Order: sequence, then C-alpha cells, then structure tokens
Amino acid sequence: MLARNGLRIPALGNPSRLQTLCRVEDPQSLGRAHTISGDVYPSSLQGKVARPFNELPGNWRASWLNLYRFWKEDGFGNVHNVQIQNFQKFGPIYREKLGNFETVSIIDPEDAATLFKTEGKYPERFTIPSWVAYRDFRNKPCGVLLKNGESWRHDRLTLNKEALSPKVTHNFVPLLNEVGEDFVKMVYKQIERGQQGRWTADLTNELFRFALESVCNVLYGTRLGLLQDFIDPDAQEFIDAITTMFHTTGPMLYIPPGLLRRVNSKTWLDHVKAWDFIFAHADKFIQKAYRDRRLNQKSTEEYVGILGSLLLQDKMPMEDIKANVTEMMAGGVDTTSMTLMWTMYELARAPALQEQLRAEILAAQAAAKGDMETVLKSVPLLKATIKETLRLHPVAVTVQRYTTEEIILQNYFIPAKTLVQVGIYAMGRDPRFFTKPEQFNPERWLDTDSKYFRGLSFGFGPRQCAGRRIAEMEMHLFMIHMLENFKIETKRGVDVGTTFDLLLVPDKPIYLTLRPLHP
Ligand code: HCD
Repeated sequence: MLARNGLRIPALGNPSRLQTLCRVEDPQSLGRAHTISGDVYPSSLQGKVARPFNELPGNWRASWLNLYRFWKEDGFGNVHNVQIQNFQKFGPIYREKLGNFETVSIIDPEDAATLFKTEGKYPERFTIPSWVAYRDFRNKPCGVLLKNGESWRHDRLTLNKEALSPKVTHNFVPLLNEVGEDFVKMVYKQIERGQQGRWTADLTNELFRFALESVCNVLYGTRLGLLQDFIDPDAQEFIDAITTMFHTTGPMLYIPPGLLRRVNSKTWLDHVKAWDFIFAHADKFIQKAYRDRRLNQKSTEEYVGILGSLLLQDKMPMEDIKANVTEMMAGGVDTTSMTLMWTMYELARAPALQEQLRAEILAAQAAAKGDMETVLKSVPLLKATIKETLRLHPVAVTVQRYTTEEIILQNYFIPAKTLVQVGIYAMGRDPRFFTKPEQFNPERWLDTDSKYFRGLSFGFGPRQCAGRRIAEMEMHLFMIHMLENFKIETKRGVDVGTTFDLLLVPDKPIYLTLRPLHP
C-alpha cells in the first residue's frame, strides 16, 4: 500500500492550484517510469535494437528498504560518493529507487547530450518536494524554479531578457565591481587590525555577505553595507535562514510532501520558519525598491537593477515578479560564495597558477585602461579557473531532466517521463572524461581536450541557471581584485573533502591566509 502510494506524487492541500502554478507535468510521472513497458517505441526508435528498461542494473525493486539502508549508512551527507560507487558497481547507467524518488543515473557526456537534445520546449527537472510543499502550505506563488509548462516559459523568457541577455548583463559590471573592491578594502582593514601583515581566517561568513551584497546590488540597485563594520542583524538572519532552508531540505528529499508535516516535524517546522524569513526579508527589499523607483521615475537612462527593469517592462504580474526575484536573491548567496571559497582553496595550493593569473589580469588591465567590461573579455585563464573549480566542486551534484520521449541510453530503452540525472560530480572526477581528473588544471578548458557536454555546472539549455551570468561576473570580478591585491595561502597538507547539504559544500572549515602583494 505504502509502496503503491509512494509511486505517486502525493496529493497536497490544494492540488488544483499547485497543478497550474507549479507543475503542469503529469502528477504520476514519477510512477510512469515504472509502469510503461519498454515495447511501444516512438517511430524514431522503431526497429532499433536495445535492451528493455526493466533490465537496467541497480537497486530499484525494494525502494523503502533502500531508503532505510541509505539512511543507516549516512548516504544523505554522502550522495556524491555513493553515486561514484554506484557507477563503479553498475557501470555508466543505473536505475535506483529511494523511497519516493525513482531515477536513472548517467555519467557519460554522450548520454547527457542525448538527454538534453530531446528536452523539448518545456524542460523539466526534479522538483524539490519540500520547496513546493512550503509554497502550497503558505499559499505563495512559484517562480521559474518550481514552475513548468507555458507558465514557466513565459516567466523564463521575461527573466532571460533581464538576467541573461548580453544586452543587459554589461550593466552588472559596475554594480558587481564596486562590491569586489569593497571586499578588498575590508580585507586590508582586517590585516591592519591583526598587525601581522596578513589575515588568516575561515572566510565563509564574509563570502556569504559579499555574495548577498552582490546579488542585491544587481537585483535592486541598492547597497546593504554588509562589508562594513556594522552588519544589519536582519541580513545576517537572512543568510542563516538560507543555510537552514538548504540544510533541512536534504532529509525531506525522498519523502512525499504530504507526509512531511507529520513525520520529522522538527525538520519541517525549521524549514517553514526559514522560508518564512526568506520571503519576508525579500519582500521588504522589493517593497522598498518599488517605492524608491516611483520617486525616481525621471532618471530612466540610469540602470535600475533587475527588479526595476521588470517593473518598468510591465510584462509580469507583481506577484510573479516577487516570486522570481526572491528565488534569485536566495539562490545567489551560498552558491557563489562556496565556489569562491573552493577557488581560493585550489589557488592557495597552486602558487604558480596564481602568478600566471596575475600576469593575465595585469596585461588585461593595462590594455583595457581599467575598463572592467573590456578586462572581462581578455581573461580566458581566469574564466577557465572558475570552470575548473566547478568541475571538481560543482554546487549541484546532478542535473536532471524528465525524458520527453523514449530514448536510448547505453543501449537501454528509457521511456518518456523518466527522471534521468546526469551525475556531474562523478563525471568531473572520471578519467574517461577528463585526463588526470585529480589535477586542478584550468588549461584543460583552453586546450584541445573534448569539452562536449562536459561543462554542465550551470545546467543546460533554456532551463539552465537563471543567475548564471550574475554568478560568473561576480566571481570573475571578485577573483580579479583578490589576485591583484593578495597572495592566497593555506596550511599545507590539509585536504578538504565534500559534504552534501543539498548543495555540495566543504566538509570542514577552510582557513586561508591573505597577504598583501605590495606591503
Ligand atoms: C539537489 O537530488 C540534489 O541553483 C537533488 C537534485 C537537485 C535538484 C535541483 C537542484 C538541487 C539538486 C541543488 C540546488 C539547485 C537545485 C535547482 C536550483 C538550485 C541547483 C542538485 C539552486 C541552488 C537555486 C536555489 C534557489 C532557491 C534557494 C530559491
């Protein structure tokens, strides 16, 4: 009974509303994968010989027992390594069922290509159950993150014009650049205070504040002053709420949302409290920026930030603007800050590479006479460095899609509406796809090695990360300023591993030493 019910995405409080707002897909799509037999093929696959879906290797028959085992072996914090083990055990494709969560996992870039090339006009990824459950519970609208179908597409196209199109993204450069410069000033202050000519610290909190300050400047065109001495307690609480929200999502990943409120109630209550704060705090910003904009209607030539542009455009109802801006604000903190932490960690272990990057940046600065937009166009090694960080330390362990039609992966028929996940963490560390994967070598992205469906850290296609350009520019500008000013060092011999906390994060604090280059 439980297992049968488990196949369905369980009914929530108000399914009809949810259906239109959040998911237009077949609510039984998770179960479909299980029930469709592999013998009715679409015409494109007619006559092809491949093995049936039910012969896929993997543990997919005893789902609840699997979940129990997974939990006992602390699989939750270790999802990424369990995936690597599974690929070693079962080969490049396996099928798995953990409680309510049924998937096919792949690792080969060729298979990723097959999956993404058939993703269609309305690509769908796995929807995090507790995120939808919260919005349903509080009657909040979804943004592009959780929407599907035509409603997703409409929002997404509008958002693309404001956040991804090269016609607007150059506006982000001065906004992000000033935050990068302020971070450097803050570091100098700390160095002075310490009176040792350097600063050694776990920079997690500083990076969180830097990331929030950055994303807010781009979204609202407002500075919060989070790199100053006095830190607004509300902003700090917002940062903590995001961490709590991610942290409490993990344990509820494989449990049906309907059960969440009853089972594991502490996790659910903490989750709701965290989202409540995130929404309330974002709302304050949106309201304030909305009021300010109405006061400053005259100065329209000036770039007013993503929110301001969305309001000016008048293409999206206020409620949807709020939902989307809140998602971008919350999605822009832990993601870029952790990636920057990993980048500095890797660079601290590669002093020669640091020197190479400094030389590239210096030459670019000289040629561009300080125009940052031009500088950003001539730092290929720096851009490759961020890509390389994301290969070894991706933020998201997988990228997933529901198949839109029957496809063949590794010579198995995969029915339509199957959830397929590309294990990008595992792919990034596999010698079949990256030569000497253990080495941090940004040049691999610039030389003749194949890049075919290997750089998937922001996802792919029309459903890829909406904050991608903000994140990339923010990280590039940050690294430019840091490398121009400081030598980045770390204690030798301290190897930092990875934990899954919905996002992949360092498993222990990373201590970095920053030393002025020109004392
Ligand atoms: C988490 O098995 C692990 O940009 C799951 C599969 C999965 C699905 C969607 C991914 C999620 C993972 C990690 C966090 C991601 C999310 C999609 C968007 C989200 C990658 C890999 C993120 C961090 C934006 C979050 C925005 C939110 C805070 C409003």
